[in-house]
Amino acid sequence: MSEEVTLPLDEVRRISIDVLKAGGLSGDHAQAIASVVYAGQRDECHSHGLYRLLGCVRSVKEGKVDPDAVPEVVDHAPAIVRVDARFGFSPLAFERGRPLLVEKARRTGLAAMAINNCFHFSALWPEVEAIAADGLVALAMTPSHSWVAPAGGTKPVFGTNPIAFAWPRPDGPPFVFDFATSAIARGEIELHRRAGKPIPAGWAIDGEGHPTTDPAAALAGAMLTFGGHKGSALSAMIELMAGPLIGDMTSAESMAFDEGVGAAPCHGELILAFDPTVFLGADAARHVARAETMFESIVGQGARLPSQRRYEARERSMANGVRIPKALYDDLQALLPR
Ligand code: NDP
Ligand code: PYC
Repeated sequence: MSEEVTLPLDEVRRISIDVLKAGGLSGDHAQAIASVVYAGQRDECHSHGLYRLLGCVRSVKEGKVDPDAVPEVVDHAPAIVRVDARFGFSPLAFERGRPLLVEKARRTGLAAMAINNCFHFSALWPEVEAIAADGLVALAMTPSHSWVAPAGGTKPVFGTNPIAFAWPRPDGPPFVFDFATSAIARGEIELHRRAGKPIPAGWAIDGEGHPTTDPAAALAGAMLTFGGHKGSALSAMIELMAGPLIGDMTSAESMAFDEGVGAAPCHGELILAFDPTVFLGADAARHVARAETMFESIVGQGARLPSQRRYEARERSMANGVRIPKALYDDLQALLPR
């Protein structure tokens, strides 16, 4: 088994901020990025925790990302907020736009936030979870780089295109799911490569279109969608809704924009927020209770809710800290000033 290092949670945040600032990011970006990286590591989402700092710093070094970009929030229409991230990373743009999104959803019942021109590396669940904390239902989606072949094809067209959903619950944290529309996040294949482990069959094909369990061949070939044609269609929808609909790049266009430097994908993100009290008025509590009945019928038969593992991991990490591979710890230390 590979060597591991245990870190208390406050150390996870400190390392993140120090690495990001040493990598040239402004204080505001370092704080916003550190918050999502911290949350990912705390909830044992290893593909989007501390590991992501390496890609953030590399993206700045490659000269694509503006490390000082100040997002511009625009009140675009009664139910639409636009945030121009100005070629900075997305977490600060989301933070700056969220209050207006929430205000609009409360006024209109349904509001959308389009983030444009952002470099995107993060998991989406911290965003939908934050919106649900305000009592709203949330849906978020974003393209990435074209790494994924459409069902029935062998050449990458789609990004790993995640979709995330949150439903607020009266007596605890929200119901949340958040997954790539590829069979798995690309970050997970990268972690397998770093650990020298094969990937499961069904995640990817090699450059010749043959199934592969070699992570390096998978990264050089094409990833596969989850659920065959169903994941493929959902992935196309995400390309359209968080691409042309909001005037931003598709995953293929993001890949071309990258010019082979290997920076984080650059594109848009679409976030929708629904206020149940506007939809339902005085009936809201009765309908929210019906949702609870559905959740109980899932867990009541021994199945688990998405996000259940994550909330359990959160409690574990808050009590014991987190464990990361020593090789990752060393890579992060190497990014800190001597
Ligand atoms: P998974 O395939 O592991 O799916 C994750 C989701 O499925 C979680 O909501 C998880 O809940 C839930 N889940 C997993 N197993 C079960 C189960 N047995 N029963 C019920 N629910 C289950 O993750 P992915 O690799 O697809 O994605 C990981 C992350 O990568 C996401 O957070 C996503 O946002 C991020 N990502 C970001 C991209 C970007 O461009 N920014 C691109 C692609 C991915 P739980 O967490 O509780 O296990
Ligand atoms: O893991 O697929 C991924 C990913 C792409 C962009 C950020 N994460």
